[in-house]
Amino acid sequence: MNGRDLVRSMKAVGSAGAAQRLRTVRAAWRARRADAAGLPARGVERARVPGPVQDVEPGPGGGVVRFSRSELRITVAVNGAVFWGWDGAGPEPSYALAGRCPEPDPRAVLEPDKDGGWRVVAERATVVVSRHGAVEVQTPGGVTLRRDLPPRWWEPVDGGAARWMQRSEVVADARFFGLGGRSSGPRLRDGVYRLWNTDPGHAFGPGDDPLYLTMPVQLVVADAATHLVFHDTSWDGTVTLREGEEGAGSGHDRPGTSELRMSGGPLRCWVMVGTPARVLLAWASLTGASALPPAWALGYQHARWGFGSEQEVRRIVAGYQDRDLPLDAVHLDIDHYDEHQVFTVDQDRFPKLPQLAEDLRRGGVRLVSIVDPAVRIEPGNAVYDAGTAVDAFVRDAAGQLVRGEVWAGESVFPDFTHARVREWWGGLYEERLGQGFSGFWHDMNEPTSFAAFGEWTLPRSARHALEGRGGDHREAHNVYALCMARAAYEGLRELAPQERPFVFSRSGWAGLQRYGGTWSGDVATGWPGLRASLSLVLGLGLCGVPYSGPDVGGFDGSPSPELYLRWFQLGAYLPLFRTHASLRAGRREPWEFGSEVLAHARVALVERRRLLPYFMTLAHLARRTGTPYVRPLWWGIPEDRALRDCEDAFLLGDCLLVAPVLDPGADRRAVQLPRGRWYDTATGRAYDGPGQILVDAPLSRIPVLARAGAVLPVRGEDGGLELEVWAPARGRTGGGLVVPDAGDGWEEPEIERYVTRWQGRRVVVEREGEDGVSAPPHPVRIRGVEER
Ligand code: NBV
Repeated sequence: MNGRDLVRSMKAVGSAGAAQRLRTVRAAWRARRADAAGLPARGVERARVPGPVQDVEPGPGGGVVRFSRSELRITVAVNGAVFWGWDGAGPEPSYALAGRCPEPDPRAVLEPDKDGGWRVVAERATVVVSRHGAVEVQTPGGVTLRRDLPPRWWEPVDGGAARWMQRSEVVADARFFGLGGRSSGPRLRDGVYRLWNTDPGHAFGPGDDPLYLTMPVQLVVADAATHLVFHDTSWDGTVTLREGEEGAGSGHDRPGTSELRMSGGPLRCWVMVGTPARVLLAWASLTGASALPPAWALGYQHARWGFGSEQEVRRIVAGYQDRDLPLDAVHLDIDHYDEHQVFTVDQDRFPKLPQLAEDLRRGGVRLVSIVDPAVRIEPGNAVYDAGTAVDAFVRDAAGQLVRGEVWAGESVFPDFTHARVREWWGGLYEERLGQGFSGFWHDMNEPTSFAAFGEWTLPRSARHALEGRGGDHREAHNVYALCMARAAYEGLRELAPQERPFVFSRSGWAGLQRYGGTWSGDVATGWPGLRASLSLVLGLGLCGVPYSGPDVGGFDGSPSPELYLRWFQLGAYLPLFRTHASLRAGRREPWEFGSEVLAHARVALVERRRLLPYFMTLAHLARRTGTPYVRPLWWGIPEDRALRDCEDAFLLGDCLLVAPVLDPGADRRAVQLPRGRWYDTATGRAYDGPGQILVDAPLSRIPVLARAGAVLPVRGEDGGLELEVWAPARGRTGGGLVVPDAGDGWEEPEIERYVTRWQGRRVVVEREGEDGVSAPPHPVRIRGVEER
C-alpha cells in the first residue's frame, strides 16, 4: 500500500467514518485477490514485428497486404476516412462507431508502389505501405503527414492479450490536440498521456493526468493539412508526444513523434485528412451526430453538493428570482438521495420533490438529478432487487458479484456493456421523471470505487458481457460510462419520446456525443483551474464532444470575488454554463461575492440569455457538421502559426471571438486576431487582423469580438428572435446561418441563410432561399456602422 494512496482515500471517504474506511481496505484486498486469481499471469512474452511483405489481396476500398508475421487490412470508406487494422482486425465491433461501419469507397484501389511497397490512393489521402509495414499518410498533393513505423507486439507465449506499440512521426510543424479531456492543453505539450478514465480523487489542476474522460483521438494540425487519428482500442495505454522542431540541428527539421503503447486490444485505426472542419465532419459521420440539448440546457444552471433540503433549494431559486437573475436549471447532488442510494429520495429533507419540481418549472427552472452507477447491496432496496433479478451486476472470474465501495456504502455495479442491463437501467429513469427531473448528470462512472490501495475502480479481472463477446474490465473500463450514457439516453427516448434527453456524464469515450455531453469534473478552485477549464472544453470539442463546461468557481474551497467573476464570465460563453461546488466548499451564488460582482455577473447572465438562439444554432450546426460550438482560434486558418499556439481565447461559432481573463489583476489583455475585421462588441471599435491587439478587460466584462459580416441570432426584449448584424468591411460581404428552434422536441427546423452587404451607405441583410432572396422574417439590428 502506498502512503499517498492511503491518505488520498482517507481524505475522500474521511467523512464516512471508520466502518467505511475499513471497507475501502477490504475492497482493495478483494480486488487484489480477484486479479491474482482472475487475470493471466504476465509470463514469458515473444516480440513480433510484421516482417517482410509477402503478397496482397485487393478488396473493396483497398485490400489486405500480407507480411510474413502479420497482415494489414486497409479500407477507405465513402466518407473519406481511412481504416487500417493489423493482424486481421476489422472496424467492427466497435463502441465508437455509430451503427454500421461506412461502406468502402469503390474508387480507392490498392496498387504497387516503389521498393516492393503498396499504396491505396483515395480522394483525400494516399496511404503508402512499405515492404516492412511502415504506413504513411499523404495529402492528395503528396505531402507526408504521418508515418507509422512497423508496429511491434509482445505476445504471451501461453496465450492471452498481446501488448503493442506504434510509433509515429508527424511533420515538424504539427501540433497535437485531443486525447479526450486534458487539463494542460488544449495544445498537448511533450509528455506522457494515459488512456484510462480516472477519478483523480482530488480537485485537479493543469498537469493532473489522466482525468475522467480519455480517448485515443488525436487531432494533428499542420501547415500541409489537419488529420485526426483514432486508435479504436479501449484498453489501458499511454501516448507519448513530442512536438517536432523546424530547422532543428544543422537546419534539418526534426519530426514530431507520437508513441502509442497499449496493454491489449486490436491494433486498428481510422485516419481522416483535410481541413479541421472536414476532418470533424468525417469523425461525426463515423461516431455519430451530437445529441441536441433542449434549449433550457443551454441556459444558466446552478448546482451544489449539499443543498440540504427542499427549503434551501427554494431559497436559492428565490435568490435568483428576487434579484431578477436568469436561472434555467437547478441540479440536485447525491445528498438528495436516501443515504446516497441512486434512484431514491431522502423523504425527510425532500418530502415533496414532485411539487418542488413543478413549482420550479412554473418559474422557468428545471430540475436535474445526479445519477451514480453504483447500487448499494441491500436486499429491500428496489434497484438492488430488480438488478439482481435481471442479473445486472458485474461478476468476477469466479462468478461472484464484484463488490466495491462508493457513497452509498458497499455496492455492486451494473454491467452496461450488456443490452439487457442497459434496457433495465434505462427504465429506472421513469422514477426520476416521476419525481419531476428533466435532466441527468452522470457521476462516478469511470467507474470509481474507493480503495485504500490500488486503483479506484473495478478489478481488471471483473467480467463484462461486451455485447455477448465476453471480456474483462481491462477492455470494458474505458467504455463503461459511454454505455451508461447510452442506457440513459435510450431509456429516456422511450419514457419521454416528445422530449430531447439531457444527459451529461463525467466519464466517457469516443462517441459520447451521441447521448449527451460532459463537464469538467472536480476542477480545483484557483487561476490554474480556470485555465484548465478552457483546455478541457476545447480539447473535448476537437474529439467530437461539443457540449461541456466547468464547475464555475471551481469545485473546492472559496474563489476570490475576482476569480469567481472571471470564471463566471468565461462560463457564460461555454456550452454548459453551471456553477457547482463541493459539500464543504464556499458559496457559489453570484450575490455572495459583493455588489460589484453581482452587478457584473448579472451582465453575463443577461448576455447568455440574449445569446440563447445563437447557442441553439450552434448546437444544430454541431449536430449536423461535427463542428464544436467552442473552437480554437485556428479553426478556419490552421496554417496561421500564431493562432495555432494561442490557447487563451476561442471562437464561439463563426461570429464571436471570446477572450476570457485568465489572470488575476488584469484589466487589459492581448488578443491574437485571425485575419479579417473584428469589432469589440463593447465599444464597437473595429480592428483588422491578423495580428495582436490590446483591449480593455475591466472587471465588468471580458473582451468579446464580433466578426465583420456576422449575422448573430439573439433573443430580443420581447423574447422573439432578432438578428444582430455586424457590418462587413467595405467592399466585402458577410452572412451566416440561423436555426430557429422550438426549444425542445424533434421537429427539424429549416436552416435560414443570410447574406449581408453594403448598398451605397447602408448595410443590407437578405435571406437566401431556393427562390431567390427575401427580407429577413426577424427584426434586424445593424452594428459596427455608427462607430466607423
Ligand atoms: O456527488 C458528489 C460529487 C459531485 O458534486 C461532483 O460534481 C463529482 O465530480 N461527486 C464528484 C462525488 C464526490 C467527489 C469528492
